[in-house]
Amino acid sequence: MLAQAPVISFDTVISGLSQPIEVVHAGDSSGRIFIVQKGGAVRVYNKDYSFRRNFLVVTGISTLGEQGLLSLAFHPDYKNNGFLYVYYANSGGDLELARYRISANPDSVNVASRVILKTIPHPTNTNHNGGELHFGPEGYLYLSTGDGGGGGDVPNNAQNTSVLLGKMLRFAVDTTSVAPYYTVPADNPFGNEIFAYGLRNPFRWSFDRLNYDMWIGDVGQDRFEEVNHRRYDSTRGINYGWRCYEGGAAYNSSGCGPAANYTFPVYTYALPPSGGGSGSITGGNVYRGELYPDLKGYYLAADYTSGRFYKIKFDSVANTYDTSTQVVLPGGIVDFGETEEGELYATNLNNGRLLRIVSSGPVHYTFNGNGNWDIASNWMGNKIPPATLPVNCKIIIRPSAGGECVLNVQQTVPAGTEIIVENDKQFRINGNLTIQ
Ligand SMILES: [Ca+2]
Ligand SMILES: [Ca+2]
Repeated sequence: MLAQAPVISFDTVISGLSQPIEVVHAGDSSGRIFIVQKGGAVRVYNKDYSFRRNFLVVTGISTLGEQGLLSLAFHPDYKNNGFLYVYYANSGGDLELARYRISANPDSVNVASRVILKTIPHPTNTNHNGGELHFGPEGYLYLSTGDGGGGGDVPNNAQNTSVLLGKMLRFAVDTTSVAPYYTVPADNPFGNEIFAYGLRNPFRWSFDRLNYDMWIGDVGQDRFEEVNHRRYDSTRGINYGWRCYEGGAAYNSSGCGPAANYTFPVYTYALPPSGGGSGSITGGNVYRGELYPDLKGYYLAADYTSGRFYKIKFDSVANTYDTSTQVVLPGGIVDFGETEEGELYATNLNNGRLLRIVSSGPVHYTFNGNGNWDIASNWMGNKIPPATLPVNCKIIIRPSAGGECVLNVQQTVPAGTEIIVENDKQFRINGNLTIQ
């Protein structure tokens, strides 16, 4: 019998945003939080959620319907090369992948550095653009695209392996320094940018940071929303079924092969009952943070419309999925993203908020800054221990490189609390540590 899934809630940490559509980090050890807004601006915040400045404003985009600035990814070697990639609908409504470079100011992108890697025609409709960017472990850039929109994928783009719509694409971006600044990886399955296909609108997807398993939330037509999951070594060339199938149900069999040709979702849900309008899945992430040990290994996703929240735990030995749901109102969640520390956040498009994912389970407090105990930003996720600790928690002292942790306040801990000081780290007690 599996333990019950942790109860989730949201903690508003930033408000007053304008249509925040994605939250990402730079992977440069700065701890900064980057919030992508649909209208084209990217805002940068300190890890304690204080605003630094506008990092970038992407111009020449269309923001009609589902269009806008949709995603940002930092190059794995961003710290050294300063490259970042954005994905948006351009002023003509076509899908575009572009690269920028940071300026001398680490909080400000050089807007003149923009180069276009790829423009994908997306005529007729403003919906189903995808898409999210992530780098894989081999340094390739992955991008999900929608099927071209409208409904039912009338042109059958998603099953067409010579059209880049309704796909997971993959680009090698370190192989050339001349236009178009990428090449097609030699082992892409169709000799073009396509890596996997048969997707309808994979608006939000992620890699599991632990093992690079790929989790794709694919927005359904009229009946089912779906979650697709593949282990890293078995994602290449996969056909996820659309428009032959919506979820596990046949949708349009014209030109389709036997069911064995398709890879079906690991989880589907029927559209929410009437009252909430049609649903739309926002694919999330597997929690790999440290604050909430009970939440580790859970994949979290949300329904944009209903505010329902989906928790899926994959058992890689038994190859089974334990799933549960919870209502976490309001709706409007359009992205889940991680900090460098692996803590999970979500953005709410409708009320302009960045939300921290909180679990009701026991908390681990990890000191990973430098200096005094009573500074919130010295603690992972800004989660500072209360003056009297709750029972059943753990304290991990892991100061940043060359740093130390100084307990400078009165701190009461229940007997039995584990305090772990990691190897070769300094923990000085200048206040009072009271064992209760
Ligand atoms: Ca599918
Ligand atoms: Ca995301």
